[in-house]
Amino acid sequence: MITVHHLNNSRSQRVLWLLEEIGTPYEIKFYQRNPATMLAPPELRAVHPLGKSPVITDGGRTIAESGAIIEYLVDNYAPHLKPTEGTSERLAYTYWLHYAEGSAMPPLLLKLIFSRIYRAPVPWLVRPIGRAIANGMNARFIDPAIKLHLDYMENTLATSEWFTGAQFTAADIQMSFPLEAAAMRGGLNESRPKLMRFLERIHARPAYMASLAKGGLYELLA
Ligand SMILES: N[C@@H](CCC(=O)N[C@@H](CS)C(=O)NCC(=O)O)C(=O)O
Repeated sequence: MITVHHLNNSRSQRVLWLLEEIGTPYEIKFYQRNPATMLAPPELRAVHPLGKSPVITDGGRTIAESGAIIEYLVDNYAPHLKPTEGTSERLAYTYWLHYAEGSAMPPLLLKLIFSRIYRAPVPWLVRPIGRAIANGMNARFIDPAIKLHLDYMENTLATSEWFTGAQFTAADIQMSFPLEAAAMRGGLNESRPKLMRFLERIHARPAYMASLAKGGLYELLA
């Protein structure tokens, strides 16, 4: 039996969605973030040394890292959710599976971290310095990087309905997290209609809705 070690409000929502698309039985073990630090509880380190979510266990195997989990689940339970070997769509599938966490997420994570400087409990004398650093980082590095990525993704969806082509694949599931994070905090809006329609299409999928019902509140923190 597959067990999803599910941290509330996190990337493991993607794994629940994939499992709902597949329709294979699985169970969820719930973990709650520390409300002050937003970090995962130490119990997750008993499952995997990094203590991050998602992690799944299946039989004797423990698999961490969203992209690796998605590859494992698709290879073993849902080959129909990846394009045929040897095609350009298959190459695109591998690319977007890696791109989501390797390239799209880092600037969005930086955006989140620097936004927290505004709320950090620091002495008022130091506060303007922290804010000036955050403003400079946002203006010079983070916002331009996010714009570059959003333009790139918008252009990709100008020529195909899904990231790998005409077929919905697990790479679209992997790509959902950076796009939802961008919609939440990275400036994704109606100025990029292809990406907004993508989000509407995935949110309307019955499996996506079923995964939300099972995983609980999902507001995309870190
Ligand atoms: N690249 C990893 C990122 C894993 C990750 O950072 N997960 C976050 C949840 S979205 C987490 O566990 N945060 C809590 C913590 O770091 O303690 C993946 O895609 O699996």
